[in-house]
Amino acid sequence: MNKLFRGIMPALVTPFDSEGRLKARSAEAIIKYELAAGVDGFYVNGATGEGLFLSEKTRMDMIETALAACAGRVKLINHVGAVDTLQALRLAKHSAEVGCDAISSLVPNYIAAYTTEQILDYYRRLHGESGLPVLVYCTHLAGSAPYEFMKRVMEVEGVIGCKYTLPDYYSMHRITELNGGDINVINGPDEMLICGLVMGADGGIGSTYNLMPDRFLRLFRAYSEGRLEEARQIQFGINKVVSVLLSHGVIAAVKETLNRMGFDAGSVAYPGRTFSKADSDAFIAELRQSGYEI
Ligand code: MN9
Repeated sequence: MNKLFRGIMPALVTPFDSEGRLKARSAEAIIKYELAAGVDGFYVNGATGEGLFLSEKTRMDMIETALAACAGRVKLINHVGAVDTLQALRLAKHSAEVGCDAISSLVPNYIAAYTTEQILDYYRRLHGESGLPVLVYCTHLAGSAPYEFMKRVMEVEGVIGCKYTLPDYYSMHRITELNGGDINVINGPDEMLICGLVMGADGGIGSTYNLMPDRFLRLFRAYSEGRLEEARQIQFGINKVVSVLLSHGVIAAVKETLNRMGFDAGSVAYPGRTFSKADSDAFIAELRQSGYEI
């Protein structure tokens, strides 16, 4: 049974200081805020969590902090993908030692284009090091044929499915039918969550969920209970906010919004955007106009 994850799972931001050290208290406060809203789980150290830009220690501190803050209430998926693939293997092992429910990784084609066999071997080893279920992070790094890629990677022991962040929902639906339908497919693009649900995704993982857990939870519930028109309207409301966030650089904008909510989320990794006071005020004014209450 591969469908381990379902519902609304924020891709957590990682708050760190100017030296790249985790601000654990801030991470804890953000996690508690999401838990109070009723989210179903978290995706840690992913693209939104800036995992690729952080030290191994900060990544380990972040997942340990998240596990402690959740205390078993919801499931945690740790993204272990790293440019240093040996680090990814170590992070996989660490994930199991500290008690994660699953690991995930981008396809390691960051610069080199590996062969499918090499990539399958990478996922095989991630599972081998950890014994944990593996959710492939399927993006453009998986190549131009995501269905064919997922078909192959589902042959690897321990791979349960994917977090799918591509705009091709035809391929997503075909992927949901792999392995006789026993595959866990989670939607990536927040602005198209409803498309993913309609095409068979079991839930969503997203960066803007950090700011609007309640709206995404309502969307998921409306869709699950057959109220499609209501779900559509919630999505369209969400998208007004998402378009403002995207226009400011989504991760930087999510962090700045959390800062303004009092969470001390800090800035994105260098050389990413930092907000001056005037920038921040202008951004927040736009966000309010899009219907986001802050
Ligand atoms: O798939 C996120 N993707 C990245 C997860 O962070 C690259 C999404 O949540 C997007 O940030 C979001 C905005 O486009 O949909």
